[in-house]
Amino acid sequence: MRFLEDINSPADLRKLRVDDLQEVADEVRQFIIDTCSRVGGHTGASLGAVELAVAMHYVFDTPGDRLVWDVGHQAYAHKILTGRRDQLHTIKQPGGLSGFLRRDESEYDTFGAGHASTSLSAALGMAIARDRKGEDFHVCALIGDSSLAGGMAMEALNQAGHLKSRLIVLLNDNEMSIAPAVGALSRYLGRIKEAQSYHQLKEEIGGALESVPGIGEHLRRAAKSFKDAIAAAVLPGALVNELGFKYIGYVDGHNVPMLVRALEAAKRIDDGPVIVHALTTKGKGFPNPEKNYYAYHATGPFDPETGLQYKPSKVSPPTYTEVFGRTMCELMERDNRIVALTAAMPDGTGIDKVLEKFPERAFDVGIAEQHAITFSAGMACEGLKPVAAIYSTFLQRAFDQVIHDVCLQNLDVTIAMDRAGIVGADGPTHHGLLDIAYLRGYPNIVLMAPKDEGEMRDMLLTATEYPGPAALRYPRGNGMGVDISRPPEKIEIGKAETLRDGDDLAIIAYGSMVYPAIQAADRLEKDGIGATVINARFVKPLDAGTILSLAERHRIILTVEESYLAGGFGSAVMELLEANEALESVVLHRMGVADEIVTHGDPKMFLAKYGLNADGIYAKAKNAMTKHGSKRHKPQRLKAVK
Ligand SMILES: Cc1ncc(C[n+]2csc(CCOP(=O)(O)OP(=O)(O)O)c2C)c(N)n1
Repeated sequence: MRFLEDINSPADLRKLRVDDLQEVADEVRQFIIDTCSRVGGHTGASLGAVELAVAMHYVFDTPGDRLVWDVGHQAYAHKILTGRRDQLHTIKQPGGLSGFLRRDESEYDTFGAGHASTSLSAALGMAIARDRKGEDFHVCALIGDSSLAGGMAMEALNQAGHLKSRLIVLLNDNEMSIAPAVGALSRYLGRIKEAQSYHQLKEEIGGALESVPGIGEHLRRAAKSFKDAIAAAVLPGALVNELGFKYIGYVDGHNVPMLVRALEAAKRIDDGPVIVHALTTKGKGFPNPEKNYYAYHATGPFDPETGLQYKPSKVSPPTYTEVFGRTMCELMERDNRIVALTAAMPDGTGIDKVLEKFPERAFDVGIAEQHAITFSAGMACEGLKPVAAIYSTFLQRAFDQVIHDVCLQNLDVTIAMDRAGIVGADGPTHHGLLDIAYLRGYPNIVLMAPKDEGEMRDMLLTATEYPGPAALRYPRGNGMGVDISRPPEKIEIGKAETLRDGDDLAIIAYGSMVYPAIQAADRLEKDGIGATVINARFVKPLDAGTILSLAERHRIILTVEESYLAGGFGSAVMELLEANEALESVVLHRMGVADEIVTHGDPKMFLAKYGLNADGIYAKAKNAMTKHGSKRHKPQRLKAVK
C-alpha cells in the first residue's frame, strides 16, 4: 500500500495530489475487501461509497466541515480515513467499532445513525445553527437514492429549499436499496440520467450536423431546440426549480477527480442548497463473479478470491423469517383478501417469497414504515387484510400511524415484527426492545409473541382472522426446530398456556423466553423446587384469569421477557396485580433488559448479562426461594378487575 498506511486522518489525505486519490481509493477498497472477508459487514454498501468518502474528506476540511452520513452502513471508507483503519477488523464485534455511526466513536461522526433518511434533517439543522452562530463551515450530507425517498428526507428537502440555507447533499445513486430500489423517485432519478445522456447526445449530434456544409448551422439549431425541449421535460426540473435546489451532475461516483471537481463547485454555491448527483455501483470491486450486489449489501466472512461466502458447517432449523414467508404464502393461498407489505426489507422479512408468488398482492413500499402502516389502514378500510412485516426497531418510525390510523379506528391490520429482542452485531439502533412498551398503552390492539416458529404460524393465522389490529413479535435467527408441517391453527385470544405445574413459584415467560424458562424449571426440579411455567402468549389482552390464579397459589412470581423492562410484559403483569390488590401478597420479580443502551455484540452475551437464559432464570428463582420461599403464602381469592 503506497498511501494508506500513512493516512491516519483526513489531514494526511489532503496533503496528496488529486491525481493520487484514485490510487488511495483502490487501496481503501482492497482494505475493505480484506477486512470484511474475515469479519463480514456491510461489504457491498461500503465498497460502493469508497470514492465518495475519499473525495469528501479531500474537498471538505473535516471535522471542521461537517459530513453527515445517512444510515452509516456504507461508511467503512470514512472510518478508515478518519483514524479507525487499524480497528476496522473489530467492526460489529463486542467492544469494537460500531457498524454504523456514533458521535462517541469519532469526532468525524457528526451525527449518530443506523436508521435511514435522517441525514438531511440533521445536516439542515447544523447548517441553520451555523448560520445563527455566524460561523462558516460547510455541511455535506451523504444519502443513498433509496433513503432519499424516505419520508423524513422528503420533509427535509421541502424545508431546505424553502430556507435557502447553504447545504450540500451528495446523492449516492446506485439504483439499489438492500433490494433493487422501488418507487417513483427512483424512476425520476432514472429519467434524470436519461436526460443527461440526451444532453451529451445533443452536443455530439450538434457538432456533427454543424460540419455539414451549407445547411449545418440551420440543422444544428433545429436539432438543438428539439433536444432541449425533450431534455427540459425530463431534466431535474422539480428538484432544481420547484424545490429550490441547485443540481450538479450526474457525476461518475467512482471517479475521484471528477467528484472532487463537483464537490468544489458545490462548495462555491452560497445562496442555497445543492444536490451533487453521483452514480455508483453497489459492491464495486467485490470479488464475486456473479456480481450479486443484492446479496452482498452485507455479508458474513467470504473467500477474498472468489467472493463466495462460507457456508455454515451445521444445518440449522429454518429462521423465523423463513417460516413467516412460507406461512404467509400458505395463508394467502387460502384467503385472497390477505395482502403483504415490506418497507424495503423483502429478504429480511421473508416477504421476498410472497412477492415472487403473489406479485399483485405484495408491496415493497421502500424505506417508508409510516406510509406502510397507513397504506395498510387504507386497504383495511376497503376490506383487505394487510400484513405489514416490519422489524421491531423500524416500526418505531410508525408509532403514530399504528395508534392514530390503525388502533383508533380499530382496523384489521396485522403487524409482524421481525427482529424483536436483542439483534446483536447491529447494535443499539437495531435492537427491538421497545415494541411491547410502545404498543401496549393504547386500546384495541392484540399483542402476542410465540414461543417457537410453530406457534408463530398459529399466531399469524390468529392475527389475520382477528377483525381488528394485531401484532406479533418474534426474534432474529433460527427457530427452535419444531415440526411446522401441520397447518396453522387459530389460538384463543388472551389465553396463556400452562406448560408445567409446580408448588413453589411461578415463571411467566413471554415469547423467546419460554424455552429458557422450561429449562430453568427442569433444573429447579432437580433441586426439589417445583416451578409452574406459563407461556403467556399475549401481553394484550393479558390472561388475567390465569395470572391471578397463579397469584393465589404462589408467593413468588417471575416474569421473563426479551424487552426493556420499562413498560414491558412484566409491567403489564405488575399493573394487573396492582389493580387487583394482589401485589402485597406476591413477591414479583420482573426479568428483562435494564434501562440502559444495549451496545453491539453477541446476543447470547447480552442475554446472559440480563439473566435472560436458563442459567439466569434458574439463578433468579433460586435466589428468590432462598429469600422468600420459607414464608407462608396466604392464599386469597382474587377477582379480575380491568
Ligand atoms: C428506517 C429504516 N428502515 C430500514 C432500514 C434498513 N436499511 C438499511 S440500509 C437500507 C438500504 C438503503 O439504501 P440506500 O439509501 O439507497 O443506500 P445503499 O445501501 O444503496 O448505499 C435499508 C433499507 C433502515 N436502516 N432504517
